[in-house]
Amino acid sequence: MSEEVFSIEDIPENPEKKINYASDFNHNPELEIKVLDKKSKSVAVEDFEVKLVLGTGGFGKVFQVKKLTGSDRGQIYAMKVLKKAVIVRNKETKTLETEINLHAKLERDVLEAVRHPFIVDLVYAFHSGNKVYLILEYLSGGELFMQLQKERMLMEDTAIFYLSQVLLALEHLHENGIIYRDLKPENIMLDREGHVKLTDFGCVKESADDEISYTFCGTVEYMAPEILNRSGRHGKEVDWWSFGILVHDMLVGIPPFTGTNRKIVTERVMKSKLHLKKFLTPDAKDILTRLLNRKVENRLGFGPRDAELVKEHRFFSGVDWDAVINRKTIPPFKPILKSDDDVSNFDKEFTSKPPIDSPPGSISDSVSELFLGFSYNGVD
Ligand code: ISQ
Repeated sequence: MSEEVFSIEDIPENPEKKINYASDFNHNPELEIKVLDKKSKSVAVEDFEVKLVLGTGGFGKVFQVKKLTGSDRGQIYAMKVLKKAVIVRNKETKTLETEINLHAKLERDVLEAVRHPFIVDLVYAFHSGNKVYLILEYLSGGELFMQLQKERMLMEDTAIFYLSQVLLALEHLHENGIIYRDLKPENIMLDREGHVKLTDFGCVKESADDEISYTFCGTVEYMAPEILNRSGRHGKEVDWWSFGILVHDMLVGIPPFTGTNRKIVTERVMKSKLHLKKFLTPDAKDILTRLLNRKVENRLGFGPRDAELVKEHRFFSGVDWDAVINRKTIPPFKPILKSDDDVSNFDKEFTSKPPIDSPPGSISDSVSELFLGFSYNGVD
């Protein structure tokens, strides 16, 4: 990871910079983009009315939008806008370089390849100038942790409802050769019925691929020790570590390893003894101890049986997995919504801002080339 080396700046109109190819975008032929028939179906940013800002981050912005054309006219979606490239300053050489935003392409590729009841649906993808647009289903329940903050700690049954859905989403990703790598509360959202949807696929890793650089991925509190010590190879087990952190966060109200800065948290994740609260049930203590095992080979979920091993743990013994996958389990919390475009489950800090998407800007030919065939049309 290179966050100490680079600082990100906004991309200027005419960058005469060196391109820093972190990897070839088409590294995995199985996830290569299928260019659909675009003659009659092309969709562009003009087909959407931008209504509100739902969130911003290092990745870009997410807006609430309304479709203005086609058979889904009037439908509310979330529009995620990402930059294809950013200018980074190399703090060692002091030079400016264009860094391709691999996360944008990766996210689009994974979302097109993966369909699952507990993973956000990608409906359209298109690009213009330096921007990439992902049109996603609108998840009006907001972030799971916005709901959890109100409660602080969850009853074990409530936690099991959400964890069982996250577990099936991770299982599906792993079966498709994808390691999620960024499991954290902010990436777990709720749909209008209160079921889980994983979002944010810019940090995934394909199991066989060791070459991509993973700048700016993950939150240290949730990151597996083998990622933090940068020992090189890491596999699907990193997601089972993060899953263990999530179990703890839900049942106790905080992750098990915390601190006032990144360095302290990192040290604790790598070395501190796991102290478990007395009020946790024996099953919860046991699954936490097994998931939060720093020795990868001894961690619950290690090996080819992967999610099966976690599903079989006593902590999940009351779960009917068929009912879970068929969305038959009853959500403990149903979002209160006045309309399809209700934003009351999103932070006012964002929704009160003017919904302005800056112009797409221009981009060098070499960056454009890497985004050829980006557009995707899943509905019209
Ligand atoms: C869907 N709906 C609302 C917000 C979102 C943020 C990120 C990804 C998908 C989303």
